[in-house]
Amino acid sequence: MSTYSAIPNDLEAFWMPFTANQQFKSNPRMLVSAENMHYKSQDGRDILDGTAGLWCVNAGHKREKIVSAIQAQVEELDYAPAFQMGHPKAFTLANKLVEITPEDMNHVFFTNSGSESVETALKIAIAYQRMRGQASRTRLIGRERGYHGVNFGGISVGGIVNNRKMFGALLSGVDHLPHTHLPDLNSFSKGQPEHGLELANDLERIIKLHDASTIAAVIVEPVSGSTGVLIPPVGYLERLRALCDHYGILLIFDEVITGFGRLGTPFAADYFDVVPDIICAAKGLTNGIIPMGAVIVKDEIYTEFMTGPKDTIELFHGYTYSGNPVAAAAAIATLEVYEEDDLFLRASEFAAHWQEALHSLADHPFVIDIRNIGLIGAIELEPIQEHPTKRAFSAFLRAFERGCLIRTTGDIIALSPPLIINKAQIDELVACIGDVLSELE
Ligand code: PXG
Repeated sequence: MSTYSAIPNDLEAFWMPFTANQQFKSNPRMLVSAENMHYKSQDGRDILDGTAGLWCVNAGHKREKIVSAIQAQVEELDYAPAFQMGHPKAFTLANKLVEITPEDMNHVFFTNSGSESVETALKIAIAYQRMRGQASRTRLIGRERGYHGVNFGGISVGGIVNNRKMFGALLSGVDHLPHTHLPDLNSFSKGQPEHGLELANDLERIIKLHDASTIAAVIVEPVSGSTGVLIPPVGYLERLRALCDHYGILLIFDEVITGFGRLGTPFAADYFDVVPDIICAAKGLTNGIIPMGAVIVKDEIYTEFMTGPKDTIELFHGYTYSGNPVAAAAAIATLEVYEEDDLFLRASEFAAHWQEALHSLADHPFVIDIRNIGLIGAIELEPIQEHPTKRAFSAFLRAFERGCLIRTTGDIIALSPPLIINKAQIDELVACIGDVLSELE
């Protein structure tokens, strides 16, 4: 008797993440296969992927080269210990990755997720300050509405109340910048909003409160994704960089969603021409196929750790699966696909069409804002009084019925299709959303 069925008859055992389990299990939505721009639903329908899975399948689904690389790797070397031992693919991958990272960012620590990349980056930042004789610099500054994964460091620097309120006191010594969402001034902005640069100056207020000598790092998403696509105002990231430089504070960019071509450049650091000290990456690194994350650091950070005795472990940190061979093989093949198909250019080539298509929805019912950058878009809906999130969630369900996968967060529809999307598919996605919006109550 087969132990596998695509139609599980009991959905209770699996406690699903970030899901209304009871609601889902009373009306499940199952995806059973995928290829290129489409999923196949359990009832045999093609579903256009408007979200690249969860912001990760940048090269589209079931890419032959990546699938083969994984198959070949499991045949050759399935697992190798990650500590005090090496295997070639992890080194090959690190070398390949630093070819596309900003200049002077040539060292990579491997993790297994975005959340782990964030924890790793925060730990490296504090340890680095200590290594360079600044041991009092332990504070971490995040931002309201920031999402940095779900582990304790990440939710502490993050700024999402639902992700924080259930979990106790969190990390101490954390402060937050204000978020940059200014709907009264910036709604319906195309690309970077004009207003809000001055919000970066709040870092100076925070520095005055705590003193620079207590602050290790500032962490921000260059473009916030999961809290509904918050795009940095013109000049904002530059100002953060200047303040961090001035006060000896490390700047960490959480590029878990913006990395690997989402904005039409390898990283958002390239797009905005603002180079952080540390980049957190994950998702698109393996095209979402195998869990893997990476923390990329500036040369001076790595070098600071490499000055001690030669037989001493420099950083007491790492995971059983750091640089896992199968994940490394998947990531190498993924980077090759990005290169061969010029996928890092794709978002900039399509950005204008994407922008016009999205903003064509401006007059639809309940739309209170539309914003976009690269191949990211958001359509913000007016919430139903006393039932926030319901209207957008209803849009999500209706879109799925109509054959499109979209994401909603709060009352915001967030879009981030695979970078292989073509113009006709952009139009199809937007038409689907337009139809859904017209039906909403
Ligand atoms: N940082 C950022 C900026 C992220 O967007 C993480 C860290 C955590 O990554 P892991 O791999 O630990 O999940 C993320 C993840 C959504 C959505 O719908 C976004 C994420 C995850 C799930 C859903 O916007 N981002």
